[in-house]
Amino acid sequence: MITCKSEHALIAFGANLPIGGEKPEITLAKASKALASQGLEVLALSRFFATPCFPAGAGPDYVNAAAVIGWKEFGIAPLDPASLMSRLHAVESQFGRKRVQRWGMRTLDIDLLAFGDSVLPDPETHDFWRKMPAESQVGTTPETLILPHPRLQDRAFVLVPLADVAPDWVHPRTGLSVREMLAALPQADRDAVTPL
Ligand code: PH2
Ligand code: MG
Ligand code: MG
Repeated sequence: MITCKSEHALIAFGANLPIGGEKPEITLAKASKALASQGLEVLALSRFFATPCFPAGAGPDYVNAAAVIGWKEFGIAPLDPASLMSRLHAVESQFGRKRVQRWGMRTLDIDLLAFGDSVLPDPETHDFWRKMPAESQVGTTPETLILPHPRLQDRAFVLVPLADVAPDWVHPRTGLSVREMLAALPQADRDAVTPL
């Protein structure tokens, strides 16, 4: 466990397809090491969890994990969220991230959950996306980067791993800690996320 500071970011890993015969948990372990090739440092890595695919029936179960990451100075400019995203995408593509067969299946997904306590693009837009009802979320994708991740508080497959590494991180819009967001989810959602 580590305190997530302003120069840290929270990320989530997910995979539900093997790559080159290797299981998702192997991919996640390798991907967490590969972040170093992008100048990113893993400060804390969660356990790996088996999680039911969301939405149910859309594909095989996932392996999920979370990490707190930091970075060295990049020249004179500090790393900004957009360039962090492109570094994460570079690692995804090292692990063959492609849309294979059906929507939703992936060899590696790395999501940026939070960048310190930044709220992007602005508090009102964040509230709009975070409060969007489940029915409207399907088929609607924001055009700008929304941080913290607008669905962070809804997903046990994100919050259970995150509670391993940053239980006391507080959401800058809701004031709730990871621990509190997790406690607010249905017990059945939490129980379905099991350590590998
Ligand atoms: N990621 C998705 C869609 N569904 N389900 C689980 N259990 N874990 C994920 O990481 C996940 C998902 C889109 O990125
Ligand atoms: Mg994802
Ligand atoms: Mg993603």
